[in-house]
Amino acid sequence: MSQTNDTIFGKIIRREIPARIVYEDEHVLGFHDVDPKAPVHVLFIPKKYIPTLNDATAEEAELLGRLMLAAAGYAKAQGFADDGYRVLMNCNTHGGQTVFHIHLHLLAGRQLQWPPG
Ligand code: DGP
Repeated sequence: MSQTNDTIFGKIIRREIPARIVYEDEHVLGFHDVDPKAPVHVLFIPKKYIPTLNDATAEEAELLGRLMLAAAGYAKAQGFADDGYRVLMNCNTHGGQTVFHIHLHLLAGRQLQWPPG
């Protein structure tokens, strides 16, 4: 993806708008969701612009794994990994995606319902 990332998350990556950042490395940024659906709701995003999971290629396989490992590492560091948590990624309309820069939701802090609806 070479086009400019004009999404709200692109602006967060570039520090054009504020976010409550909890994790950062060379490839990944983690920050609190502005509209939390659970006591813990953090989003992990790649710094590389990928609009939807449909746009990811094999070249990005490691990067996608990094999102998962960043979420698990955060859960362990925050002490709720043993109680448990959920990670999920929405894709396009039926998945409920509203921001078109892929993001892994990390939800925790209460018993989560399944199926999510
Ligand atoms: P999704 O529906 O999967 O595309 O999730 C997008 C999430 O992004 C949603 O839970 C709300 C969150 N969100 C939207 N705008 C902002 C923002 O400006 N800052 C932060 N921190 N989160 C945002």
